[in-house]
Amino acid sequence: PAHNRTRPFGQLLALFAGISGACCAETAPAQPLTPPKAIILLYADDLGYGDLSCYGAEKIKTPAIDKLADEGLRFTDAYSSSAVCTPSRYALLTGTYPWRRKDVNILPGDAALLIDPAGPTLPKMLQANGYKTAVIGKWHLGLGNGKVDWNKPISPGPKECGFDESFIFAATADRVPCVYVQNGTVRNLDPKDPIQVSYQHNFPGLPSGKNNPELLRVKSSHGHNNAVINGIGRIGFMKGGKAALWDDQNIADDITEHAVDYIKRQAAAKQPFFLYFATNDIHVPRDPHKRYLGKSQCGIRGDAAVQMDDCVRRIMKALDETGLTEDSLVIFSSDNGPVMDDGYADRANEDANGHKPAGPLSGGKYSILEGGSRIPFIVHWPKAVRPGESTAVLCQMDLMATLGQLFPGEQEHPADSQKLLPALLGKTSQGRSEHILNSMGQNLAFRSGDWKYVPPGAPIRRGLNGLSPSDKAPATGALYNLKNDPQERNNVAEAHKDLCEQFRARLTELRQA
Ligand code: NG6
Ligand code: CA
Repeated sequence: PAHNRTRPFGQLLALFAGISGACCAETAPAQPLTPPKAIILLYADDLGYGDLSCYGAEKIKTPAIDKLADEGLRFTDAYSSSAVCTPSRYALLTGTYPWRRKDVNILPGDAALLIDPAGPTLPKMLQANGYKTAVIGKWHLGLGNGKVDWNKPISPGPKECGFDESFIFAATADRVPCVYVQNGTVRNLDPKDPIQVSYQHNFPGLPSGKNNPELLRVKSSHGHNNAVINGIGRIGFMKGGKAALWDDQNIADDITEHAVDYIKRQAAAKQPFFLYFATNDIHVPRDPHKRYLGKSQCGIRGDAAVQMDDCVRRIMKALDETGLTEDSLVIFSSDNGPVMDDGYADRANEDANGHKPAGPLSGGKYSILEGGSRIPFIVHWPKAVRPGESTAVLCQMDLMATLGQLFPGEQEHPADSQKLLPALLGKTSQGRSEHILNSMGQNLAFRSGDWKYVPPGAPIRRGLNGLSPSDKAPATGALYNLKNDPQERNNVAEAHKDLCEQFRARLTELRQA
C-alpha cells in the first residue's frame, strides 16, 4: 500500500497473539509471529537527530536511510543509552544502564574489555536462538585484559561477548592503534614490524602532532596531537604495524565490503544472522572518500553523512540481491547526538550553512539535553512492520529484552532492558513510561511522560562543540515540559516543586534498584 506518514499507526491488535501481515486488511487473521531471517543493526557514530533528510535535514540528503524510513517506522522519541559512545554501546549490548558502573566511560584504545564475558548480551541471546552473529566496524568496548599484545591473538573480545565473527577497530578512528582486528587478530600484520601502543609516552624517534604540526593534513583544534598517522594526529602513540594501518578514506568501503560479504555468505548458507554494523561516520577525524567530497551542502561533516548513507544503500542492496529484504528486521540508529568541532579543525562549524545537526532539539554529544541522546531510530521489516511514525519512548538498551520477545519462552535479559516489541513493531505508541537519560559518567536526568527533570547541579550543555561550556542546573533542579518546550529553554521547576521532589525521589529509587 502507498505509505502514509500521517496515518495513526498500528491498530492495537489483540496483544500479542501475533502480528498481522503488513499487506492485509485488519480483518485478516493474525499470522503467528515468526522471527526474521536477519536482524541488522545499522549504527552510526555521532549522528544527530537532525542529520538525516528523513528527520528534516535540508543540507544533507540521505536517500537510502530515507527509504528505510518511508517503508518502515520512524521513531521521534527514541534514545541512545548515553550521550557518548562507550557507555551507549555497553548498554546496547548488555541491556544495562551504563552509569550503574563507574568505569563505563569513553575508553582509550588499549583498555581492557568492559563487558563481562560470563554475562548475558544481546548477541548471545540471538545465538541461543539460532542466529549467527557478527560485529563489523567500531567496537570501543575494550579488548583483552588491559595489557594487549597486538601481535598475538587478542582475547577476550567480541567472540566472548557473543559475536561469531568480528571485523573491528578497537576504539575510535582518532585513537590508536589504527588497524583492524579481524576475529581477534590484527589484519595484515607483518611480524617483522610489530605493533606497540602507549597512551603515556611516544616511542623514541617518532614524530608527534604536537612537535611536528607540519606533518598534519587535518589540524587539531583540541588534543589529537600524539601519533601522526596518515597525516592525522591521534590520541595515543603507536609504533610499527605499517602494513596493517587502515586508510581513513577507505574505512567506510572496508567495513561495507565486509558486511556485504557477510550477508552473502549467510544467505548462501540459509543461515539466520545478526549483523551489528557500526560505522565510523560521522565521528572525527572526518575524512570521507573523495567521491563524497562536496556531496552535502554543509561541508565535510555532511559529506561523511552522505558516505554513511551510501554504506546503508550498499547493505540494503545486498539484502535485496539475496532476497532477504522482506523478512529482515533492519534497525538504523546512532550511538549519541551530534557534535561539530570535536577536536579537529575540519571546518564543521564554518561550513555548516545553517544546518541544524540536532534538528529542533538543544544540546548534542556530551549533553543531558535531548540533543545528547535523542537520536534517529528507524525500524524496517516489510513483512511485519507497517510504514509510519511512532512517538513511543524507547531506548537502545531495550533492544535486548525487546528482540527476545521474537522468540518463544522467556529470554534472559537484565531488568533495565524493557520488553517493548509491540512498540518496536508499531502496534502501540506505548513505550517506556520512565527513562533515565545519561550524558556521561554519573550525570543523569529523568523523563516521565512529557516531563524531564534534571537534578540540582547537573551540567547542562547547550553548545555543539567538544569544548562547549556547561551551565549547572539550579538548586531547584531543572524541569522541562518536552511537549510545549522541546528545546528545554523554559525551566518550570519553581512552579512545580512537588513534581521535582517526586522525580528526584524516583530517580534515587531507580538508581539504587
Ligand atoms: C573525546 C575526544 C573526541 C572523541 C570523543 C569520543 C578530544 C579533544 N576529544 O575525548 O574527539 O574522540 O572523546 O567520542 O580528544 S565517542 O563518540 O567515541 O564517545
Ligand atoms: Ca559516538
